[in-house]
Amino acid sequence: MKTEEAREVRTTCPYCGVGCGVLAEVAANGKITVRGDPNHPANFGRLCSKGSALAETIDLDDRLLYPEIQGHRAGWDEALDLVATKFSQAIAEHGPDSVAFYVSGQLLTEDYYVANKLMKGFVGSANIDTNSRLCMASSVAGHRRAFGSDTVPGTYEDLELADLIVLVGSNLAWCHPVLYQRIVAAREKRPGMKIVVIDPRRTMTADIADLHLAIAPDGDTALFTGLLTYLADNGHLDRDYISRHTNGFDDALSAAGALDLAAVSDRTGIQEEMLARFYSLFAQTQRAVTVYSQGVNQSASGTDKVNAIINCHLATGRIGRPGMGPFSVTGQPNAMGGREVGGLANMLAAHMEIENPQHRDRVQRFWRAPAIAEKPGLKAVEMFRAVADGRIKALWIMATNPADSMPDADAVEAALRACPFVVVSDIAANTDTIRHAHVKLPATGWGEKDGTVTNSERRISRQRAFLPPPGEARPDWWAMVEVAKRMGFAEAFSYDAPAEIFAEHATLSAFENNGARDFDIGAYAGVDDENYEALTPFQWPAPDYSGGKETRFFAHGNFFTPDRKAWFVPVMPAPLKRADNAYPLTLNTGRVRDHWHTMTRTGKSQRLSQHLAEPFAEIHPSDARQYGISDADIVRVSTVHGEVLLRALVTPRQRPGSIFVPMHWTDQFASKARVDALVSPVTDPVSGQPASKNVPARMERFAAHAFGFAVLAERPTAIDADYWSIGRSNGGWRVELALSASRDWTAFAAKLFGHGEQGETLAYHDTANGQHRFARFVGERLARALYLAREPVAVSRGWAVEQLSMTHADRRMRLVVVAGRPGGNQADRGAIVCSCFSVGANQIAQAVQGGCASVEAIGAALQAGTNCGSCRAEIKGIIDARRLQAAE
Ligand SMILES: Nc1nc2c(c(=O)[nH]1)N[C@H]1C(S)=C(S)[C@@H](COP(=O)(O)OP(=O)(O)OC[C@H]3O[C@@H](n4cnc5c(=O)[nH]c(N)nc54)[C@H](O)[C@@H]3O)O[C@H]1N2
Ligand SMILES: Nc1nc2c(c(=O)[nH]1)N[C@H]1C(S)=C(S)[C@@H](COP(=O)(O)OP(=O)(O)OC[C@H]3O[C@@H](n4cnc5c(=O)[nH]c(N)nc54)[C@H](O)[C@@H]3O)O[C@H]1N2
Ligand code: SF4
Ligand SMILES: [Mo]
Repeated sequence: MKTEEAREVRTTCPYCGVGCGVLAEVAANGKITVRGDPNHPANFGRLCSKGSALAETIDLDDRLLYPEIQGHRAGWDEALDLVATKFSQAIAEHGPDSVAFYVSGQLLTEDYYVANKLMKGFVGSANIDTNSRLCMASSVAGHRRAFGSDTVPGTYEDLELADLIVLVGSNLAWCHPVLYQRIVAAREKRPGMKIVVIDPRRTMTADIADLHLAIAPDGDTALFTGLLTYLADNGHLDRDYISRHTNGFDDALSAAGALDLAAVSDRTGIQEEMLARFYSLFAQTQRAVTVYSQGVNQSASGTDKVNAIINCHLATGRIGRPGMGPFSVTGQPNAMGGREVGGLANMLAAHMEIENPQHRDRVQRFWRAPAIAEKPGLKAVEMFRAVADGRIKALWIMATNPADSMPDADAVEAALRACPFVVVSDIAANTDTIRHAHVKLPATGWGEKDGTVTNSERRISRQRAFLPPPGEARPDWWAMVEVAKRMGFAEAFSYDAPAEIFAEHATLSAFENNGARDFDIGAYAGVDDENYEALTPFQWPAPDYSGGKETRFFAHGNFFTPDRKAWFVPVMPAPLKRADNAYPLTLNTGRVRDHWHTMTRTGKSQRLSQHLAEPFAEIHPSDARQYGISDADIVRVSTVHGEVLLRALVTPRQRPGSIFVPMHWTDQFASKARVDALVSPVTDPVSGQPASKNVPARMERFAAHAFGFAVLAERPTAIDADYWSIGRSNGGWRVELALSASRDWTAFAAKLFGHGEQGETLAYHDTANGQHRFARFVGERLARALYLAREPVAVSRGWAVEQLSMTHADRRMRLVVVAGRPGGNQADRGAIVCSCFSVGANQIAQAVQGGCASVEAIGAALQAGTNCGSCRAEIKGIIDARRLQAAE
């Protein structure tokens, strides 16, 4: 794109719920660069590795650019007519509950508002649910049970003001990196600040912890009920707060008393002495924040875990005051905005309740809607069951990839295949979900669309467009408005711009509110295009523009229950599950530092694809020994629902008996690594959130006859191997392979290399040792290289990848490539640790040997860790490991 002069646009990162401000600069030649917005109160200029790499993910490769009907390009009118007709027909023939929307915390608030309004007020069904069901539903349910509303009481500043931060089921260093960095910076200023990490794995986050409790899967309710008992037994209750602002304390305490310390130790797998250390630290420290995320929410007892945590904060009156409170950090950029508009099937708009007839009446009057959903709709897991058994006749999926991210994902795919009419709105042309769509609608993505998002601390920020919409891509709100008009609701959906939608949303938040509901941004009810364009980040509540007032909730009670008192929820740990001999291990799933969910965006960046380049299973050394698995073997992990093939990563950071598998790899990037195909559709009884972190599983070594590694300048069209995974690399692609049987390797290489330019292919065979190597050169360039061996291929990945972008004019250089070993003058960087500057583990280790003894010294010598800082914990790990070695 060419523009007259360089310009800088203030926007917000589209990844995690930290909600960092981003400055996107469009240079005169159209080149985009991004940097952290120094004025944004979430990040003050910082960005993590994913945010820093945003400019690498906005190219148009693999973008969906035109509407399609049954796989053929169609015009928008034709596609929209068809969607409206099919939805209207289903409603006319089978009633409003025969249609559904499955949406996402990655929609902007304006998109989300329109989706919810259309379904709940105009279709008249509450069959709209969102991937937030897989993410925040237990926190929403826990908040509502305790506070009477879905309110996050605290602010980010509390993390800097706290004397104790307890991180429960949160890998903050990788998943909310900028918050993590704010904590690290605060602790550098106040070294007395204590950090406790509660996670079955010793994650990178645990590296800053004073105490890491490697809790048994789902031991959290026991841990926090034990804490409540301890606080009561040792005189640490805030009796005044309890009596003035809460109900139900005695019941909660007696429920908690069901387990004594020995029983808590048994349930949590944490020694009594360690429990006592944590309990006494919490009891002694007034300024304590408990941050929690998916290790809490994604559980069959997720809502109870949330309330067990909140109970401890209510009992000590540590809520809504500086440096104190329970803090659910949200995952997606607009998880909170989705909750504000009522995007969950059991909520109504503007934090109103679907079960409450007054609320229903109020929303219906405000919308002047012909109908209003009378009862909660189907929650995600139930929704896809209803799709499978034919109750849902038409489904519209927007900004989410359920064929990969829903539990029992193969069953979800089968349901999509069976559904009479599936619409998918996405930015990517190829996803595991969109391949089942009857109608594909191209959405504008980050940088191309305008709207707002709300971060974890209730701060609303603008996303602003700085690129023109590519092809015929249109904003999601626009596509829905056009369908609504065609369904006969033109008057209620006559929006021309997102500002109009935002203004209506703000007006509804204040409508007949008068302090009765937490969510109130009435100050913005009159916003026009100009104010909207200029909108600066603000925190709710914002009933008026008074500013500078209280931004926290509940320091003085005032909960959103009828008597304005909070509820203690009596929770008891679920009975211990009996071990399943067929599936003796626990499958735990989650995230890695540099990828985002199903990789449709981060998979485009070679820098982000090099940190962890393959789907893997983290296995404890004792389990590896028992199952005869060595590091870098391929393992088959299976459950009653399915199986996957992954690289074994043997590490003492894992808890014995558990395996951890990332959720990111899909059929677009690996042969068989969709981990949700293994996850049971077991849900929390209160919130309906799936238990994605505790699935009975087994594993075995995959008997590989051969392993392979390849680098290719172009993506191969097909890969014929039992195990493969593919990722972007500098100058092309890298592929990992494993095969169960021997092949004609020359034919195998020819097929993998494809029929492009032929050039010169050099080969080396050592049949006795099972070593085969092939390299194809076109002109002076290496176009393809393949290394095969009986053991996991020992070729340095970083070095091999670099060969794609170097010239290989003379024959000796070419033979070095075939040999797969760097020559004496080329160092092997090792696995990439710092993605911003592509610094590898070997380089860091060498620098440590050369005298660099701190993360700062490494930064000065190699730049590593000096941009986004996401790798600082890993750099510290390498320094510590070297020091240990030196001491031995
Ligand atoms: N890099 C990156 N960052 C992201 C995302 C991403 O895809 N990539 N996604 C974003 C989204 S949507 C979300 S929801 C957040 C999620 O952020 P997090 O919740 O921090 O991430 P997860 O890796 O899903 O899970 C966190 C931890 O829970 C632990 N855990 C498992 N079982 C238990 C248990 O029973 N008890 C306890 N206490 N812990 C347990 C796991 O071992 C894991 O380390 O991240 C956001 N940020
Ligand atoms: N096993 C296991 N499963 C999990 C989890 C886990 O920890 N373990 N975590 C769960 C959680 S917390 C979450 S949040 C989910 C996330 O799971 P998903 O929401 O399925 O994952 P994403 O890859 O973020 O999907 C977003 C999709 O929207 C598209 N997209 C991007 N921008 C836009 C846009 O502006 N408009 C439209 N229409 N489309 C767009 C992307 O290309 C992509 O296809 O996964 C859940 N599933
Ligand atoms: S922490 Fe990283 S991913 Fe999250 S909003 Fe900030 S820059 Fe984006
Ligand atoms: Mo999430």
